[in-house]
Amino acid sequence: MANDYARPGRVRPAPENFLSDEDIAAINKGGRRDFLRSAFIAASAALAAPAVARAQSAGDPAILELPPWSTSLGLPVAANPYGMPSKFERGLVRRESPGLTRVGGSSVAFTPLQGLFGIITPSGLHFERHHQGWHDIDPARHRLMINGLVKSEAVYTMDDLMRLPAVSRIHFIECGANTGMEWGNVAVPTVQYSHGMLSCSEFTGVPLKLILDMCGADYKKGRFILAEGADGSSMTRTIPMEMVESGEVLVAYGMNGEMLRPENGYPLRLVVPGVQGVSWVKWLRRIEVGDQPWASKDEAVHYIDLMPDGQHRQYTSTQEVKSVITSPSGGQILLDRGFHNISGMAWSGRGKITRVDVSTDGGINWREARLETPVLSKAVTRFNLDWVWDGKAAILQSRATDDSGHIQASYGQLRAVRGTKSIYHNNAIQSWKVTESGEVSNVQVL
Ligand SMILES: Nc1nc2c(c(=O)[nH]1)N[C@H]1C(S)=C(S)[C@@H](COP(=O)(O)O)O[C@H]1N2
Ligand SMILES: [Mo]
Repeated sequence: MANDYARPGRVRPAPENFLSDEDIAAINKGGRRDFLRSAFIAASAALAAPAVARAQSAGDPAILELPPWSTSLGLPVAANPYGMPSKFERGLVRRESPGLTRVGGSSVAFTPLQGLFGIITPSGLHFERHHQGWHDIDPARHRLMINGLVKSEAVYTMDDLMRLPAVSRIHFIECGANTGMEWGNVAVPTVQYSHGMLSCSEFTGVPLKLILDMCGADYKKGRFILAEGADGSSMTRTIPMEMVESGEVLVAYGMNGEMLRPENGYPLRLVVPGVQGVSWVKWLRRIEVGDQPWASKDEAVHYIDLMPDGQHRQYTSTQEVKSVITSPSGGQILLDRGFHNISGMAWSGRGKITRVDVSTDGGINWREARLETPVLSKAVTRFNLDWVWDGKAAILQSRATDDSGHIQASYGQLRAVRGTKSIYHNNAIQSWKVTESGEVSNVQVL
């Protein structure tokens, strides 16, 4: 395999990464077919550009001639007081799915997983899901109230909370509706839209247990907490007290080394590792301790799983083991045969990823991928696999296993139990089809 590295195959990124917003709007209007056709046109146009040209072995002007940045003065420090990505990376942004429309303040923007490395999602690319829009809240005016089955009810300022002993931990957050479109066999074009309601960050905050201890919570009777946000969505979620007692649930103000971004709950949000995103209440303003689940609208009407027999499953909050190949992935085009690094992400709400297997023939043969360190509990794990593409049609799949022994299921297996009418908790094996011309698209393999 080492010889193959000398001449790795080129991959055209999905159109989002290099087309203008206007182009993408036009493509989205035209639907999936045009989306792919335009991707091809753009790909062939972009091929001529020096940025993607393969380095020539001799006489390459890019190495022989001194570019302006080698012969002129650079910009001074703090030209960007808050650093921003290179202008050449401007296509890599959060995007709304072509297939989803905004309903009032209810909206979602997806993380561009196809362009990320490692396990941390840059804060500016963290996905956004708001039930009633977002606010940039003045931290001086924000309060957290603790009430219910506690000896002494309390109201904390941000200042109060930020003086308490803090911890920092890396965890993924995934919306329960991530990959929801695929239940009905709607193959959305790119991994940004199929899996992009997933992000992974380092969160800093105070274990909720510590705050409840200070308030004298009645842990005998008070087996549940209710978390409430300060926005207009009346977002309330029940969380079992065991999770709080484990010390994992955080009242967090930090994300990736700085304060939370407004879109992600500034100045305070709940972090509930392993649990679906909706329980990670943003703009957190109240925690109530109670003796039974509240069955709020967000757990009685929404976020329930419709089963084939017409019944609903309630409180299915754990995000089960899941993985996806992010490169090559839908919308990308393999421009060369030969070596390609297959790379992707795996995660489980039950603990650590222990293994990821990758198939290039639609699940007939599997090879074990390399897991990159660190492998953390309830965090994204990066995996890689060497692959030599022979130019024939292929179907790429990844299948993750976690340390509770759970393994990702195929669509056939998952649908046999869950049917096709669900929205939430789709952790099926994702398939990317590669045609002989190198075009990569989203297909479902049962
Ligand atoms: N207060 C409040 N908290 C909220 C929401 C909301 O609309 N309001 N959305 C929830 C949902 S459905 C998800 S998936 C996550 C999304 O978090 P993010 O926007 O930081 O990615 O926040 C959750 N917390
Ligand atoms: Mo969500």
